[in-house]
Amino acid sequence: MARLERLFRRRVPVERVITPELARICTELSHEIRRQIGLLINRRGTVEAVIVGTDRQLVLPTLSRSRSGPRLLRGVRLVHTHLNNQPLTKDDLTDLALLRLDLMVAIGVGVDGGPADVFVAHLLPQNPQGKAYEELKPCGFHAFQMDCGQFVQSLESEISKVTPTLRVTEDRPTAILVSVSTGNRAVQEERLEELRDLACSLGIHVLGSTVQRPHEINPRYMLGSGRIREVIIHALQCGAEMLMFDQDLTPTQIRTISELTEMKVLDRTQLILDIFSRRTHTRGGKIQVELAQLQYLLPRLSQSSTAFSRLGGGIGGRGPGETKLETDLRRVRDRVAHLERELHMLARHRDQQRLMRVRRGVPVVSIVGYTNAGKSTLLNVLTGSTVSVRNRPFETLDTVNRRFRLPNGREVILTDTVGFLRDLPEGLVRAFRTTLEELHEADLLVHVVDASAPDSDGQIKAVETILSGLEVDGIPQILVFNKCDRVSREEAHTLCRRRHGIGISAIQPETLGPLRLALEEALARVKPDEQWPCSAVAGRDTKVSPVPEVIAS
Ligand SMILES: Nc1nc2c(ncn2[C@@H]2O[C@H](COP(=O)(O)OP(=O)(O)OP(=O)(O)O)[C@@H](O)[C@H]2O)c(=O)[nH]1
Ligand SMILES: [Mg+2]
Repeated sequence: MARLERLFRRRVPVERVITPELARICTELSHEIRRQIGLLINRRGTVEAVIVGTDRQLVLPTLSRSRSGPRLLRGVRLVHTHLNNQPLTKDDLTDLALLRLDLMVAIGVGVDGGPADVFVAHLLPQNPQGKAYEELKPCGFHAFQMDCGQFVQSLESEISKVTPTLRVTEDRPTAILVSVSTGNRAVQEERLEELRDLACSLGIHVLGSTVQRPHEINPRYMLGSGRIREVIIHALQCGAEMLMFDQDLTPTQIRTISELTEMKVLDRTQLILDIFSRRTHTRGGKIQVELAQLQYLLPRLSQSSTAFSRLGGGIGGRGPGETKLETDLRRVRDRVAHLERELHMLARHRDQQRLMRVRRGVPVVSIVGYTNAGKSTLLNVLTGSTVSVRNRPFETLDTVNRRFRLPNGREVILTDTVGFLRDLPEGLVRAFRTTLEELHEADLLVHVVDASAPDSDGQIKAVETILSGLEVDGIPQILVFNKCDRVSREEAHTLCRRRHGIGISAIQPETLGPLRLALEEALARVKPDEQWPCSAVAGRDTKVSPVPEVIAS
């Protein structure tokens, strides 16, 4: 043991991988105790740690994260002994890649206990073959020559040259998207595109994605333990800081995958929660998002307080953050109760506003639909408002009410609300119930669909599922196919005929005539008013083409 202790803090000249003296001490000790011995040596040449393993492997200590994160090299190399002059193993090479070591070096122990051969591997810069590392040709220890300092420096500069993120993205966080599914491949790829939009809308630089189709979902890692390591190594090589899963991860999966890598591990729910927390501006919205975050956190907190230790800040780390288990489980529950009370008060206030509206008999029309379908654009064009409109998911999170008059003079309140998404996290739907419950007071729903979406049927289904979950599927509906300017006239016709919808383009106000008429007619039916009885519209020619001519041009 004393001999081992003497190795700690010893210095190796920066140009050497290891000195013959240190190598000999290690191999002789290994030979004696029949165990591997490893030295972690930093760039200054100081031995930072001495590790004693079994006859076949070493367990590395947690390495410091002081260096540049996952993008460059770690700043330490591992030099260790291999009994019986064995070459590097698959585990050695995986460790090299996962830990981004400067070098992985094995010194074979000769029959006499002296150093026999040297086996060296190093990481490779990103390359078209997707190769993560390279093994140098083994050679006898005494013939081995390498200027270690210079080699590592030029390797690192090459890596930074070809890893585009190091040059391009500066402060933008980088991610690799991972989809793991045993279901339908087309759906999987579409969802992945959706995930990409979600990530981009948060300013994340998506470096790539991988579609994994295992035979079955692995309860520990989602994927098999070898496959997940390959995915991580690929992500590290691309310079990613985050692994973003399209599927929701169980608390165990988040923990076990996080144990393999320092990259942040996020799932779809966390990403959506993050978007919501950034985009909501009203008190009600903020309370609801915080509730959803806490509800997401609770089961994970109870499982392990360390699972979240890597989510301290930035994307995926907003909101509740890391807490100490015992005290903070209680604190989280207290906070949930407090927020629920506050939400309840807000809801009562809203009830009063609602009552006033009902007394005045103004009908309420709610615009619902998949996110990014053009709901706010439609509200703006119908009511002359300037609600924020952007080509990104979840732009609108806070309900907006606007008054406007139909062509027959009838006053209507139009409401725009949060868009839907397939598999919207249940906690979020629950938390947003208060906002979504406003839909209960609608006399009519206008379901806006993006006619140009590749899977408009799937989006309609997702919206219908959420509406029925909210028990508002009984409210009369008008189905509106928006963005008809982006599809051919034939496609628009087919869609509208098949679904009995109305085709419009919210950015071409002249296409909205049929929708206005349909609103008048439907309201006259569902909420007759003495001033605007059904008969008032019955005589009109409402048999307009569902897709107005102007769209075809
Ligand atoms: N080409 C075309 N683009 C449209 C049309 N309507 C809306 N858009 C665009 O679609 C994008 C999304 O529009 P929004 O009105 O923000 O969609 P939304 O349904 O309110 O979205 P969320 O609030 O995020 O759920 C914006 O870039 C709009 O300019 C249309 O009829 N044609
Ligand atoms: Mg909107």
